[in-house]
Amino acid sequence: MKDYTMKDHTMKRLLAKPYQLIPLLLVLLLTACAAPPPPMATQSGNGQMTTDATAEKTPAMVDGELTVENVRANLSLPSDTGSVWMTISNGTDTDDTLIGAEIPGCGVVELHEMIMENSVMVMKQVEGGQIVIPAGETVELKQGGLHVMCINKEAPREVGSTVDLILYFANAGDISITAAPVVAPGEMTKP
Ligand SMILES: [Cu+2]
Repeated sequence: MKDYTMKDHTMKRLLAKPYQLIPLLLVLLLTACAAPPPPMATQSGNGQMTTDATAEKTPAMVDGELTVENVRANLSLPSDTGSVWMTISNGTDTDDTLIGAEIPGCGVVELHEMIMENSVMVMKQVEGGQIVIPAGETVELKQGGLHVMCINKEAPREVGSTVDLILYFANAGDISITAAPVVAPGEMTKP
């Protein structure tokens, strides 16, 4: 496996190697994309897990629970990176924090955001490497914004297949997501 991390990979660094710019730009554009059907997992205080593959798109804020839904895995590109989006709703009265994730076939997983820096869209690890989910609020990980970053992807996943992953939260603990759909690459649009 390659020894390769993507911390703080800004466009400035990409520009230092112009021959890499176009393929990497494509990856950046395609790494954040489309949105098919959503599996849903919730975890309540007793650690019990329910999944509902027919969950609707609207965020479900469940009293006393942290809810993860609309998980989509953009892992189909023939590159060694990818990303995963989802909607996280914190129905508890305590802030929670997404501190990491495990995605089979991804050597390194980081929590990233896309921001404008000197009028260029750059992708970098979120401050502190964690995403806060404030009490009573919904946080979207989506195209052009926050995402779970898959680095050192072993192989592309087929569109239409599914992937299981585990999300690590500071308070809610581990939340297993089963059968998140692998989505087709698409164009980046404004979040
Ligand atoms: Cu990223």
